[in-house]
Amino acid sequence: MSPGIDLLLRNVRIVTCTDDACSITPPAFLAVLGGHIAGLGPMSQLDPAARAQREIDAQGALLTPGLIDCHTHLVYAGHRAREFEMRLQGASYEEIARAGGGIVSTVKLTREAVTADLYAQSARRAQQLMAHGVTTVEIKSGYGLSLKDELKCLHVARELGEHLPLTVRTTLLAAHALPPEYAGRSGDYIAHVAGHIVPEAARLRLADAVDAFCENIAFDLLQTRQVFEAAKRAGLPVKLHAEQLSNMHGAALAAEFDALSADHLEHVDEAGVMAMARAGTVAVMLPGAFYFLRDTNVPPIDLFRKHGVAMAVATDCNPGSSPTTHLPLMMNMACTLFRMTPAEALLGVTRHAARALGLAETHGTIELGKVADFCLWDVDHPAELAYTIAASPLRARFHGGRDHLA
Ligand code: DI6
Ligand code: FE
Repeated sequence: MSPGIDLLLRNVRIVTCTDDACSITPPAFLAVLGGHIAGLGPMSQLDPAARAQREIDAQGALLTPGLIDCHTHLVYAGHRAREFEMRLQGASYEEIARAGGGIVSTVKLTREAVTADLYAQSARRAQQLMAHGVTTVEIKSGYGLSLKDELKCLHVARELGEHLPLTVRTTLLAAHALPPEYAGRSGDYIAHVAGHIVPEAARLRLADAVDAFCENIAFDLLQTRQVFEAAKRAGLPVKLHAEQLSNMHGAALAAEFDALSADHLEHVDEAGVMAMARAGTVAVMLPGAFYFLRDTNVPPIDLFRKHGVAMAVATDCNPGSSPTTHLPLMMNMACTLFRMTPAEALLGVTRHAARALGLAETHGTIELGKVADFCLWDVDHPAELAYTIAASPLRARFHGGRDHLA
């Protein structure tokens, strides 16, 4: 190892996340050059003369890939605590949405917010995610619902990635809810999304993927297909909010378009799961929304296992159904509420989350040549990350080989 090495970690116990058991290596070294993993192996194989610009003795701390939150709506203005109170008094999420509250009330505040304010509110949430070990985040638009305001939200998301030590992947979710000015004209709105918003977001390179909310309170299967066809024409991969509140057969449609992921899936059936397996579509589990909406339909974890569908876990960070920025807490909920194993939960925020973003080649595992995003944790065993309830055992977070102490 030469002095050309930027960073050398000694005495780390590495959970590479390359195997399904999330096993731990014996004490190891890890070297970084140019933001990528340039060497790793047992301490016994480290040249004693090895030197680097920056050297850290981790004293046996556990190292995992940087966490990846592959489903958030974190660019929005305001909050919905009043709606929370209404739900506590018996109103349902659907009732509030149908009465003009819900997503549309956040749209109003987001449209009114000037870019700098929207950026500041969103950056605070991004920093909270980072404080819990997140190095890559997916951010959806979907609280603008007009060409101008969707582009504004995507632009803020891109800016977060430029100013913070955080990798941001953006997803256009213009088909999130019907904006008030299109009341009673959902067909016209979808035509506008497919004909104008998708192509323009693609042309400006503001979106890395396209998503839709396929649900009885949002858009139907045919409308979702129109959005997906527009994405295909624009050369963008798709994702889908599928079968969250009812079985719309969105998962099968997503699979037909080789979607990166289908997300929520509380009501998916076996045919939908099998279609996802054939297409290699990742199932993104969002236990925060399940918990906050007091849902009782657990996604069919056994079917995902049976058919070999990779499961990711994400925060769904949004003001209406999952106001959280704590990804390790979502790992805990994935285990307690969905009966996933702690190893599945960890793969869900690393290797499988990378795949849900189309980043499997570069992110999500500790391997030679991959981007040097990783976390050092003050825990003995990776299962502790899922076992503790909202703890903060992060010692340090490395993004592109640069460390940020927790
Ligand atoms: N499903 C969700 O859980 C969020 N969006 C979606 O399509 C909820 C968004 C909100 O209520 O503001
Ligand atoms: Fe969502």
